[in-house]
Amino acid sequence: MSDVTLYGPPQSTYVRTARMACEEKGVPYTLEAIELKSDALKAIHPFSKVPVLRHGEVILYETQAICSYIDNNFDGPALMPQHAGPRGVAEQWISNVNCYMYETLIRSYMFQYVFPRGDDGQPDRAAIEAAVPEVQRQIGLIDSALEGREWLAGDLSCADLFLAPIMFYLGNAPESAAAMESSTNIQRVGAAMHGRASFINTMPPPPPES
Ligand SMILES: N[C@@H](CCC(=O)N[C@@H](CS)C(=O)NCC(=O)O)C(=O)O
Repeated sequence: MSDVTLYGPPQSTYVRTARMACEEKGVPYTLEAIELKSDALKAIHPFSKVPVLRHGEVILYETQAICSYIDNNFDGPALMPQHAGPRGVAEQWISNVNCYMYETLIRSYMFQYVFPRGDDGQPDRAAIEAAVPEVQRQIGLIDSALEGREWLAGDLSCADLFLAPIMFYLGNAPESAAAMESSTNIQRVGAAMHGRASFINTMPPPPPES
């Protein structure tokens, strides 16, 4: 047993990324629920986000740091390319998710469907319509980046593990699903991702009632 614990809800895309990194690496872990914004979470994450990793004395937050720790501390297949060029590409895509894409694709767009705040508890159409052009543009960027590649940086890497949980949710909302349906590279790579044990074993339950 590796005695790795990941804290956070299974619906979170970032928690799923960290879980997928453990699964791909073959590192056993326990997923422990923790209430968002609780004192317990604030005690282990100064910005009160998930996931957080605990491994013995080590406590780490930030998904990229957690994935890096899992990759470098345990045996198993490398989760980042070894050569500078592809490694740079993988890091660039992780940064894209952290700096731009999570904000647009999940917070500005998907959350409108998952936590509807419009009239009568319906999704806010104005907010969705405002988000859609940038959602479509980013889906186009991802599709172009996958042209002629098996995965974003050549071999499977953390970059793919950062994007896969987001793409899964986008497949369930109408405008993003339509954009993805006509994106042949996303379809091809998505089919490969959906067959991986790391993806199947971390399938999130439906979102909690808001
Ligand atoms: N930069 C952080 C982002 C983590 C993050 O935003 N997690 C979301 C869940 S997917 C969260 O904690 N949301 C709760 C909140 O914002 O209160 C990381 O890479 O771990």
